[in-house]
Amino acid sequence: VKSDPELWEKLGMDVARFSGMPPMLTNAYRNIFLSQQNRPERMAYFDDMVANIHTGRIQEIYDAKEGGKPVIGTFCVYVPEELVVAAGGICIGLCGGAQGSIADAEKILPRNICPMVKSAFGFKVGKICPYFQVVDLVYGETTCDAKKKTWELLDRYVPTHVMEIPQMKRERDKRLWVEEVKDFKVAVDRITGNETDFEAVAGGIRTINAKRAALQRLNALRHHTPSPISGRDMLIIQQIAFYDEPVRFTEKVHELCDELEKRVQDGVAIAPKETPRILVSGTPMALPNWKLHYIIESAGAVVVNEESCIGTRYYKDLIDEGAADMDQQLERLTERYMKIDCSCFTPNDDRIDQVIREFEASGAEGIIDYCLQFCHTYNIEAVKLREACEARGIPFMAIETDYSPDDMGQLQTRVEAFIEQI
Ligand code: BJ8
Repeated sequence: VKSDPELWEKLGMDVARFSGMPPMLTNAYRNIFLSQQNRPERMAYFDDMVANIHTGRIQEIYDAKEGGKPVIGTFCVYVPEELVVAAGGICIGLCGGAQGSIADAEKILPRNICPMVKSAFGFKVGKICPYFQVVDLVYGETTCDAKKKTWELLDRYVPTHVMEIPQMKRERDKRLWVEEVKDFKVAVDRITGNETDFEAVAGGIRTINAKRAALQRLNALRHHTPSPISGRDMLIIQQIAFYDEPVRFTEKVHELCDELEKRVQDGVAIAPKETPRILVSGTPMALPNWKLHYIIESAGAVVVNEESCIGTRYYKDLIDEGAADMDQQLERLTERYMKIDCSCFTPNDDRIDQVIREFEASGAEGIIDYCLQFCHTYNIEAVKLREACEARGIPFMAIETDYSPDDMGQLQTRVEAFIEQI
């Protein structure tokens, strides 16, 4: 990972401390990603994105911001990035997947809450994430309790707006949601001083639809047996989707897809045909959380699908592009967002059906449900998912963990035993 202390200084970071962090990322990346045999060549672009994570991409965003473009940080796939792109801005899914920032957060927040929330909050209070430093504002949401209450505190460090996401999907909830989307648009437009019009919003929708469609193509290709790409590589691409420039990213994903198509034709795979295939469902794995994929693939299996917000929930649905006016446009946008089946909703049985559909489409042979510690909604929903799997004879295992390496040995043993049984 490259370094740029001058840029970090400008962003008000704790440069001394931050300078010690990139090598950790480099070493982990080398062990987990670069050590794989027979990776697709087109992964080079994504490796490069990681190498430039704290320099090149930050510089691009910094320059855009200096040029008056809005830069918005988000923590949830319910916040519509289309409207940021429409305003000529940059939307970044902020990181919250590292153990290194948890201690900073625990000086303020209670310990017994989700590690993703703590990690993200710790990045900001410790001034050790350039993405957090570069944003104009953060747009949070009222999905889970840990997040919505943390936003009140986060607002002391960076302007934090909150989008109310209802917890049911009835007609009256949709009406509220559309109003929240309109407020978000106003907040973004306020930064530029211009109101984005119908054409601009249509452009934003097209750009992000194209990005999601590219990810759909990629995910369908990796479902091939044997898989042409590892689960780890798929995970990093899906994580990069949240901070790369969308048009360039889309292009690079298609280039990789072209290569994977060729690999499938030529019978080139990342692992032999008989390699056990695992679908991972559950809570998102924010950058740089690679723990479970690493354990599963080191145990001799391959991850063939992520039913997650850093996965299919992010791209399975597109927005209908045929709206006639702005009101209809924002309504159709909202309808697409309402299809995301986060466990924060009740009831949420669509998600159970979706996991089963993805299990069938991906040629998986078992499901590992991943739950971050203290995430009550996903943890409780795992009960229904287990029942659905039992009814169909699908091997199922639920894991609850955090970012610490302490339970690695125990998880390895459990995952190995699970893989042996499928
Ligand atoms: S749409 S999954 S990105 S809320 S932070 S709920 S893990 S306790 S992330 Fe999420 Fe939006 Fe839903 Fe997706 Fe649990 Fe942790 Fe809360 Fe979390």
